Amino acid sequence: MAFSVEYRTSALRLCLVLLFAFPAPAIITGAAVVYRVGDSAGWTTIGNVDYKLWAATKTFQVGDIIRFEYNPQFHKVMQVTHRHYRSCNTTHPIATHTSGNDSISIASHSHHFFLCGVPGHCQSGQKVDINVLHNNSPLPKTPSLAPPPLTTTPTPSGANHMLSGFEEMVLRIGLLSFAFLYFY
Ligand SMILES: [Cu+2]
Repeated sequence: MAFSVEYRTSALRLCLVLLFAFPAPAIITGAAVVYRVGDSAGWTTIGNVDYKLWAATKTFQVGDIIRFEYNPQFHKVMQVTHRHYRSCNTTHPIATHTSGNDSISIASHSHHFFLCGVPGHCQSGQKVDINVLHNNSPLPKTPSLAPPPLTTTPTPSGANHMLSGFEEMVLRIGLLSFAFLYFY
């Protein structure tokens, strides 16, 4: 019947629009998020950025990227132990980053402590504790609780991003199949 065919065609069209109109990160949980430390201020001693407050407004998850942006002439990034974080001890860093645009992937739960290795900067507050909780629910990133992350744009490199792309494809194929089964 003509009506039936027309109905099916428009229903299918609607499904296709719904599937491809929405950005993938909004519907896929577990996609890596990039957090710029200090937001627009970046990694600095200027303006007394409250990095503790900054971190408190985020819900970090394993696979997320922590990005430090700063002038490498004036700052650097050191990952340190909790003890050295508390005392601003820069003598035994776990890792040191000096590019001025350092993206660090969070590979595990628990705390990740970072401070600026330039003398005096940590003491004046340039330090941040990235706490990745064990009991993160899959959907903690509600817009009302936290400002949107700087970017969710995946880069070609990195297993997490490739996995997300694959998951996205699988999800879309699954939804498309469901739509077909439902309308036919
Ligand atoms: Cu500094």
